[in-house]
Amino acid sequence: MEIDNLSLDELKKIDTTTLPERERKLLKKRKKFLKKQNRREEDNRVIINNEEKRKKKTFITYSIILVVSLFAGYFLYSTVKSPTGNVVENFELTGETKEFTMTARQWKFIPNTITIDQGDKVILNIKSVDVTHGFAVPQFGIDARLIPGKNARVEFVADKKGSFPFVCSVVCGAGHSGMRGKIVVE
Ligand SMILES: [Cu+2]
Repeated sequence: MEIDNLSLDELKKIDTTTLPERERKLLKKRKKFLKKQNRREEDNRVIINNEEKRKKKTFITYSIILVVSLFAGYFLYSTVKSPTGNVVENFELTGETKEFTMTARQWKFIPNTITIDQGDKVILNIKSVDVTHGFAVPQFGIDARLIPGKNARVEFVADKKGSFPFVCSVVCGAGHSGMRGKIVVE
């Protein structure tokens, strides 16, 4: 009997009781071999299946990352490049003008804190009572020279919120570097 051409199912149908001992052993061996082969094929199918699933997952992950990156990039781009090109922050004018009188002397500004609201128009009348000083607020692009006895008028719009330091910008003596204050925009 040619058992090598038979499938496992066909081999199982053979009545082994009538077979001689030698053929029965061969048949058993063949069945064992085929079972093993089937198991191996099954394992390979699972591996291939898992590999495909992994590839699919990777593809989806990369797609999501790409889409998110594009959105994030566009968002950043639109924030940086606002319509007019140089608007620092969105703000609305309050319609209020707040005016302050300030004195500069060695080595302080009085008052040394100015508190206003975002969107206010601000006017500072600053007068030095001794030597020449300066009044600089880098974050608002302000640098005024304070000539003794003369009123220096500084105007700006508080377009951004935060605490912005101001300093004396003219070397005025030993305590010059400590001559500072801040503008608080709420
Ligand atoms: Cu100074």
